[in-house]
Parts: sequence; structure tokens; C-alpha cells
Amino acid sequence: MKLTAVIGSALVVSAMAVAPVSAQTRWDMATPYPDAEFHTKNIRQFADDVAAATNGGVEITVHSGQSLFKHPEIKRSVENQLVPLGEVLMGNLYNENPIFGADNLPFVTTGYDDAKKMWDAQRPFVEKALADDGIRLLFAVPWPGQGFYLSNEIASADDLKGVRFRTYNATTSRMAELLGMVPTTVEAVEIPQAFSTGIVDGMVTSAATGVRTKAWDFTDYFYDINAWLPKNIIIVNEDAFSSLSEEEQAAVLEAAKTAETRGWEMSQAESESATKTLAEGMTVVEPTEELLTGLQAIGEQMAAEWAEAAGADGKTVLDALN
Ligand code: PCA
Repeated sequence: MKLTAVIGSALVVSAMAVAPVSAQTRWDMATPYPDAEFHTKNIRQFADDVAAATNGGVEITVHSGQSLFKHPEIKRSVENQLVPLGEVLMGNLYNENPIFGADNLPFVTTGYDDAKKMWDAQRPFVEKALADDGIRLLFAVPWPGQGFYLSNEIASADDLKGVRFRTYNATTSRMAELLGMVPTTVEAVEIPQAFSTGIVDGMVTSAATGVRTKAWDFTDYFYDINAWLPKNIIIVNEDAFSSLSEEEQAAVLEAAKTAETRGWEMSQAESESATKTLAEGMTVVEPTEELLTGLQAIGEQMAAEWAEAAGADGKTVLDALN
């Protein structure tokens, strides 16, 4: 018995030594948003599709809710190969290139058709800007339209003055400042805590994130203004991507294409269902003309500033909307 066991294990060891090197790739992916968010569900489906299409050759483990890297570090971490795959809110990269921020401008695109037109025009510039940093764009999916969550009812933009307002990047903070509000940047997963500790008393985000964070626990009014549809981008380090076999690369790109189409559909469906859910717990308000006019004036100012910063590329993107 003893001898057989020794021979047996010797055989196993030598069999392992001569086995071909496994071609399996295991990729981690860093995302900022929680599991319940439709973006994360879409990304998990993408990972499953990639695993199925490569017969398990490429396995992606999704680390949601900033558990691997904080949101502000994700793009750089993909660039520096600390993690091969990541998801970021594209508008957060505005300081690297204004083209990333087109979809964060208030009242430039307020519905899915316009958002799609903008993306078709923006995409080549985004791909190029990322490629310069050794990153490949896989797909992009918009959030539902952005609205304001407030504790008090308001009639005009003037009533927003002094509100301590949760924002999520430089563009949303700029908007808040122009409206006389006091912005604080807070990541989506940290929203409930920011309200419960009294750092903010209002916020900008979608109906989707309002539901995920149970906005009715800390605000009473949702102003459904659909001011813009910011996109998340899903990115991969180019060296990591090119280390896959040709078939695997094709499978990843195909799954990305499917995920983009599915994600836009999920976003649109979520926009409707999440607004209904909000209405069960708080007052969903259609903004008055007066409020819209005040907000639109700020939107125009920001679009003009952006167009100047984004130059000819920006003009191409804005012209696509006409
Ligand atoms: N949810 C994310 C980005 C935009 C949105 O709708 C957030 O609030 O951080």
C-alpha cells in the first residue's frame, strides 16, 4: 500500500511537470458601484459571457463597491497594470481631457436618443485618449437622467442657495457652485453615511442610485429634471488584452458589444422602474418652468466653458446633436 502511494504521487508530480502550461487567464476587475446597481449586474453578465465564450479560458472576478480600488484610483490602476480591468464614471476623467466630460453637462442631452448620438460622436475621441494611456475601451453605459434630491420644496433655482449638496465630480461641483450651493464630493457607496453624519442635505444623482441608497430615508423631494445622462466606461489594459489569444480577444470584444446594447436597455428600463419606486417613498416633482429656466442658464454657461476647453473635438460632439 505504502509503496503504491509513493509511486502514485510520484506519477502525479511528473504528470504535472510535463503538462502544457495552462492558457487560463484570470482577471480581476475593479468597479466603484454596489452589486445591486444595474451597471454591476450588466458587468457580471459580461464576465459570464466572456467565460462561456472562451470555455473558461478567461475568467473575470468583479470586485464591486470600491472593494479593490477607490473610484479615483481605478483608471490609473488599469493604466499601471495593478488591475487589468476597471469601470469608472467617464466624466471623472475631465481633468485629463475635456472630451470625457461631454455627458456631464447639464441640459445638453436629456434623453436616450440624444445620449446615443453624443456617444457615437464622442466614442472615437474617447478611444484615442484612452489608447494614449495604454487602455482599451470595451463599452460604455449611461446612467438614467440626473435629478436633484432635496429636503425642502423649491420653486426656483434661487431656492437652492446654501444647500449642502452631494456631488460626484468636478463638473457636478462646478454646477452646484454656480447655483450657490455648497458641494461635497461623495462616492455613491458613501451616500447614506454622508447624509446620516450631516455632511450634506441634498444630492444630485439618478433615480437608480436614489433607490439603491434609499434616498427617501434622508430626503423628501426628487426633482426629476433629467439634466444629463453620464456614462460609465469599462476599460482594459491594452497589454493585458493583447496577451490573450486572437480568439479570446474576439470573444471579449463580442461580449463587450453585447454588454453595451444590454446596458443601454437596462438603463432605460431602470429609469422608469426606479422613478416609480421613488414615488412610493417620497414626492417626485416635475420641475416648474421657472426652476428649469434657472438651471438651463447655468447649463448654457457650463456648455460654453466646456466647448472652449474641448476645442475642435468638442465642436464635433456638439454638432452631432443638431
Ligand atoms: N449614479 C452615480 C453616478 C451617476 C448616477 O446616477 C452616482 O451618483 O455617483
